[in-house]
Amino acid sequence: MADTYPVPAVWAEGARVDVGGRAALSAQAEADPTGFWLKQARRLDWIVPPTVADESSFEEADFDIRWFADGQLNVAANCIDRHLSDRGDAVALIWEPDDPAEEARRYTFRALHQEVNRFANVLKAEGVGKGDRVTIYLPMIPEAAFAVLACARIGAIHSVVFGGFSPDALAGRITDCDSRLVVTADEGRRGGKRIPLKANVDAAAERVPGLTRVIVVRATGAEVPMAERDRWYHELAADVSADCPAEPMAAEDPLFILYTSGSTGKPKGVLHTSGGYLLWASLTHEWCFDYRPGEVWWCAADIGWVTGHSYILYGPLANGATTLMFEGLPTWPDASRIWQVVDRHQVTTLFTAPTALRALMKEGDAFVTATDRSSLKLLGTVGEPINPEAWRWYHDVVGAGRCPIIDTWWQTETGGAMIAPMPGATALKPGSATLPLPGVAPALVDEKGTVLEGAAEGNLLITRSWPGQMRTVWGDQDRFFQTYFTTYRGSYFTGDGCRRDADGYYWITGRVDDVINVSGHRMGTAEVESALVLHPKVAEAAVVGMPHVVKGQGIYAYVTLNAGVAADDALRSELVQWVRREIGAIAAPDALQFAPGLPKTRSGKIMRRILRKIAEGDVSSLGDTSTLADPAVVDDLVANRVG
Ligand code: 6R9
Repeated sequence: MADTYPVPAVWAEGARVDVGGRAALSAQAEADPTGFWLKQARRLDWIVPPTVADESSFEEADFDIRWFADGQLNVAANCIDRHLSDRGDAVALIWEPDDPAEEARRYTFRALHQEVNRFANVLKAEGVGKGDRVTIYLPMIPEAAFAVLACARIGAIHSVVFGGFSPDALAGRITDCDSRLVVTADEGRRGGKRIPLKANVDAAAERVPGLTRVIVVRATGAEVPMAERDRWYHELAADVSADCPAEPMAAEDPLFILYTSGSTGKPKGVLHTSGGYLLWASLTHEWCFDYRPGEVWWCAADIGWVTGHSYILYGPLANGATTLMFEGLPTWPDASRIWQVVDRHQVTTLFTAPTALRALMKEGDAFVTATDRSSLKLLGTVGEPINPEAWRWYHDVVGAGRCPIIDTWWQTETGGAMIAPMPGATALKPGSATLPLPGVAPALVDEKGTVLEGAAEGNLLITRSWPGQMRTVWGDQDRFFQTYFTTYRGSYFTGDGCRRDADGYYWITGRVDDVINVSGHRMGTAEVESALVLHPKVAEAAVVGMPHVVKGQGIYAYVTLNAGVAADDALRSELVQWVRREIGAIAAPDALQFAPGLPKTRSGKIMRRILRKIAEGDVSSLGDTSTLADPAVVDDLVANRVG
């Protein structure tokens, strides 16, 4: 096939896993799952090695997700301590600041060990122990890594909240997991702008009476008011030792909570546990990226998303990698920034999102070709379907045709990559995440749940558990079961649509539920709608996704105002600002249409299918509107479409 990129010779010869190797791993995982997984688990350092592997069931009667249950380990010790003897002086973390004129910082595994231990002792001195929840609301600074790993070291459960979320969104997340302590910074920086993190925590704290301690890292040196509950991190750290034993944890003890948007209701606290999650992060990092000692690994995600958890911190550090953390923006001071960082630190593998590539692509090739990039050997992508144009640009221009593109499909819920190429084993097709990794069991089904064989398109399920699977929704096991395991009984439903071609390659087509993927970040339509209707002038709102050249999907909001309220541009901007304040910039609508009425069925259900079509500008095929309570509203919506 013309559009297939074979495995380059250097990879075919030198990779850990070649074509035959990938097939063999998949076959072993099928033939003897227990033996396969117990063998893979040995890549971790266990205090008590597990003797059992998968004990999960997706059936209602005995529903449970459980792996390696009798094993004991400490995740932070796996990421740091076990590397001290053979690579203690190797660099574990490179921090590249927002401002290119500032010096990068480097931490060896030994230095990281000290920093994490100190942070852990600060938390302990504040009374934090095993199982307690710690909310981390930090910018992309080294202390974010220290704080996360410090929690893992003492067995506290971290909940990292993306620094772009509003005080309200932060308050909801602190309350949901009942954390008494928040770690934040005076301010964050991105693209030369300041983000008032401490002020946001102060505003959130007013709504969370149970929040009794805020630890503030001094990042920019800005003046911030310090209340009774606030403590400076550097002051607390001055009083503690850099020695902190790692807490032995059962494999199924919780490691972290990460809130993610679903199709209904408030964000869900996705819970991951210790053994299975770390194995999956570490194993997939090796399978997909074949990291070798001395290389520099760069995952350009934010620590506030699962990609940052699994591929800035846990996976690479468990594998003893040098991981780069970037505080800044790809387009600031200009569109060369990423490639300059690649050259400056001799990055071998870059892992980023299609949205960043599209934003850079439109600035022209010169920003790329002005840089060297000869250190690069592999390029990765994650977060949303990558359009073939962006794929080819990444491959041909950024990688100068030398670097395989590793398109990894996965989710917050899956812990790590699920469908992805291995550089030495998988021929690539632009736009396809290729094949399921060994042990991953996908299936495509139609609306009725009939399993489709061969080349087909349908909804994507995973029919068996894997080690990195989320274990529950924090505090709501019933919601976990209802959300993922009842649409198609006995399987995990991903929420994604997918096509499988005649070669067995998987092509993710996007969400089939009411989740919008904005710049690779998940936004629930219900969340944006709830924010809009909180505005005193709004009677009703419906939100759908629309195609967006850079973001992949943008947010299109239909708003019905209260009687007598005048619809004008000032109110339109006010509502966009309102959502930004309520949730955060990622939720701000890209288009907002005032709608005197919304298309509803006679039973009052909003027909999103029609709203999606209008938002897409595809008004010629609105389908059957005869079941609407008032078909005339559609004409008005079409006539007053924005954008
Ligand atoms: C890791 C992450 C998950 C959703 C997922 C899907 C989309 C992620 C993708 C992809 C096509 C890829 N998605 N990777 N779609 N190709 N390589 O992004 O987690 O934030 O939970 O989003 O992102 O729709 O369901 P999360």
